[in-house]
Amino acid sequence: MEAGLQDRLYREPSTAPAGIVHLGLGAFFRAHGAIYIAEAMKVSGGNWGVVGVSLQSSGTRDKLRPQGWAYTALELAPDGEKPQVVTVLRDVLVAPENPQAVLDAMALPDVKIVSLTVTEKGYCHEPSTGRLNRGHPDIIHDLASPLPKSAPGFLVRALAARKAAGLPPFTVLCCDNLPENGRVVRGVVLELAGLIDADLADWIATQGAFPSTMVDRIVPATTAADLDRLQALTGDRDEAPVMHEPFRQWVIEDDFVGAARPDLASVGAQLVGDVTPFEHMKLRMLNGTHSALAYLGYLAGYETIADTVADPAFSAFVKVLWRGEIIPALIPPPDVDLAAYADALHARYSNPAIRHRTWQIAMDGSQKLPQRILGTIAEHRAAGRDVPGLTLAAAAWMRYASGRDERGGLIEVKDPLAPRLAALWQDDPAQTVAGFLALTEVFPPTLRDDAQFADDLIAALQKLVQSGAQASVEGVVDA
Ligand code: CS2
Repeated sequence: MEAGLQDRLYREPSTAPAGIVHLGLGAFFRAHGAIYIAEAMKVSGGNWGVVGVSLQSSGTRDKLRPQGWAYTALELAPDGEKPQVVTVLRDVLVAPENPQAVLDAMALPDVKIVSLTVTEKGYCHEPSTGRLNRGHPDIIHDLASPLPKSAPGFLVRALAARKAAGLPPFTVLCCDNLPENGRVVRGVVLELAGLIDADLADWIATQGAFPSTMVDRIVPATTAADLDRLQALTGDRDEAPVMHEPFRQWVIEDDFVGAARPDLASVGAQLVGDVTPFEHMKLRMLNGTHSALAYLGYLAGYETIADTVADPAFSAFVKVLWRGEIIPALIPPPDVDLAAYADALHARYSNPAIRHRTWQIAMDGSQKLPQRILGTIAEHRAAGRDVPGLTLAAAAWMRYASGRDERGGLIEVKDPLAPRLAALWQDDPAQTVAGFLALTEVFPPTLRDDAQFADDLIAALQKLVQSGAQASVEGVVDA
């Protein structure tokens, strides 16, 4: 069976040398950036093969190696599934096995771009401020050792190697869901570099480029059932396919080191002067409601986003969030109608072919809430306005992070702060809220000191505990 995948690979061989090293070889990059890059090379050529780097485990490398680094991306449309073999990867490295090999790959003259999808927590920053968390164990390690563990550590040490070799820096292309993600990574990298070598920090600041990007495609985790279904569809056994919706968007700040870059505009990416309005729109309208639906939907007993929005109360709730709370605090990007964007999101969430688990999206709430939900709340609160829907979502995160669901069952909470969050849960909602609001890495000072917001959170949490998520959601819709 494996031969089938290999056959298709050999029919369209691509031998372009690697011009990109990608850190964080998860499903998202393989279903988004990798496909854009592969298509751009088909249209316009260029040496943009990708060396993928797994920063944690060897699982993806071990599955992809016997397939010659090729894999299937399966598009899940409401009316059918469409497989495509992606052959843009040239090699996969596993950082903990050999960090020097990763640094060597990043320091090759052909490499012009280092892109990243390492998730929010991978930047070792403080989510509420965007600054480097100098107490992070990986940062402490990376300051002491030339063989890094963290993504910022790899960027800094590889840039140092390039400077020493007289090479220009690579462009750092952050593709994670952080606000002004290029600026956040630049700040973290410059702070870390400055702690190692002030000249290096100057060189990066003047010669480097950290374009901000907005990335969008819904990519649910691949399941064992997906592998079997794909095999039935194509006849090939692929051990590492990725699943994705038809929609995709990539907005990139036009700020690279030199002129060399894949021709991403030829395949639909938008190269713009200012990504900020696109990022705010996407982080708050998509990711913000994703997280709200994830916590409340999970607590109400729903397994996926599609299941959650199939409930009329939740469907009405997410529209209240968009219309009543999120859109009024946004500046639309040029030529974008935010109401139409919301309608399109609703249709994407309702796609029954996408089984995107509420549990998957609920992960890492402490890293996600600031840019997804708390920014909108803070802006409304500064103008003295109440924000009942998003406040309920924030309270649902606290309830979820307690580790107990509405029926007393255990929740497997995945979050770098999980043990601390669970310990904040008290029988008295006022005490729970006070404990959470004291998390300086999550809540901005304006919200921490806002007595009305605290009272609203307490009321929302009380209602969640007494009446449950379903009734709480209905309460916001009916208000
Ligand atoms: C989701 C995102 O898991 C999550 O937190 O909100 O992965 C989301 O599906 C993507 O950002 C969509 O572009």
